[in-house]
Amino acid sequence: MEIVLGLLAVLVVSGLVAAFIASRPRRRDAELEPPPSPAVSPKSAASAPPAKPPKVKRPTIPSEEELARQAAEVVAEAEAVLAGAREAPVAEPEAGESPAEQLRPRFRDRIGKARGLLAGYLGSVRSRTKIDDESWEELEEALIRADVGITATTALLDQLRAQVKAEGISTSEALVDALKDNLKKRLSIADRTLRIEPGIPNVWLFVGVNGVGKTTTIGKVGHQQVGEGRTVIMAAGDTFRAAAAEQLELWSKRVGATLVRGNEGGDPGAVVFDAVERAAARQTDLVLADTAGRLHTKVNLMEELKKVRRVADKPPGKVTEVLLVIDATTGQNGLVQAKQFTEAVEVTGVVLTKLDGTAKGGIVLAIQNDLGIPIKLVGLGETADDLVPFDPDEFIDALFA
Ligand SMILES: Nc1nc2c(ncn2[C@@H]2O[C@H](COP(=O)(O)OP(=O)(O)OP(=O)(O)O)[C@@H](O)[C@H]2O)c(=O)[nH]1
Ligand SMILES: [Mg+2]
Repeated sequence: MEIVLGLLAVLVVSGLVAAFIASRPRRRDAELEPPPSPAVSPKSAASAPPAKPPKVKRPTIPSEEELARQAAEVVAEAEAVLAGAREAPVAEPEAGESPAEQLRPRFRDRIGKARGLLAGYLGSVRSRTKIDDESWEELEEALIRADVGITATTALLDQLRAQVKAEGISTSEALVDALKDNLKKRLSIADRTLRIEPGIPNVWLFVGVNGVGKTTTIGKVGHQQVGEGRTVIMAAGDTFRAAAAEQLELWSKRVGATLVRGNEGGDPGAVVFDAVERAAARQTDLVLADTAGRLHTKVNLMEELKKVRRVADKPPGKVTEVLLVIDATTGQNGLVQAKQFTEAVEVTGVVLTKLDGTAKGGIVLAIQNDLGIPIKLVGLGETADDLVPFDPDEFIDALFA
């Protein structure tokens, strides 16, 4: 009997303990957190909505409604990414193109945002039975909103008005065609070749404010030049942050270039000089020199760039390109900064980055008109292959497609 009572007591106590544990709110450990959102490729990320801020840890298990809401969010995100991927059509290979040309990203596939902005206005202009004041107003608004800028827009429309009058253009369709031709002509008057001299270490200096894409562009240019059979040294002239040299080191390994770097806070001129000496000793064709986008003051930055340029231009080296990198998404603000660089160092060309992520495609005309410097290369994404020579006809055709 005692044994039976003892067993009963044990059963009752363990039942109570189990009920107590079950009734306690569960603590959410790290492994109970939802997994991070699936990684998306840079290309699809470009067309996805902006990343959401990281979710805050909640102390209790989410309610059913909360779980349903989170699930709906994930589905919506995935759908947006898929929709973006669907929107980016795969380029049809064109007759006579080499495999490398077929791999090259095309304007028509990457500048959907810029085209979208213009398409609405052009559609409206085209739908008018005749050219009237509203046609001109709509063209003006389209160009301004595309970030062509007031000066370039005024010059462009004045010339177009004169052309319409002189040639007796009367239909809306012909007006849009005339605008398209006018834009192509304006952009065609420039030498966009990248200068390289045989037998010496050519230095291409990359300048521009922070975050515009200098280091990434060096990686892409290095990839192309190595692909064309040239030998390349990358000089980590941005000594302002240690991470800058590390970023360049990754690119150099990825594309098969040599890296020359100095210490954090060291003299960028010395790094570039070292790179040129090494290039001369090894008969390297090209030194791609990275520079800082920010320093303690702008005066410091400009003075330092002048010095780097002077040092890089000393024999045996020769600066054959100073490429100003401009971020297309910053629009007209980017132009103001660009002017400061052109005053400090003799800029020979512009690399316009992130044209894939902006509706402000008109910045191309503003750069040509206001800076008078040819756009030589255009960034259409974040990967090594996403850099193309600027082809004005292809660009305008894609914008008006
Ligand atoms: N979508 C897109 N992103 C780009 C392009 N070029 C560069 N980026 C991105 O822009 C960001 C900044 O690029 P960086 O190369 O680090 O810019 P940076 O000018 O060297 O910046 P600092 O070293 O801070 O002065 C990176 O996330 C790049 O992947 C482009 O053409 N398209
Ligand atoms: Mg950088």
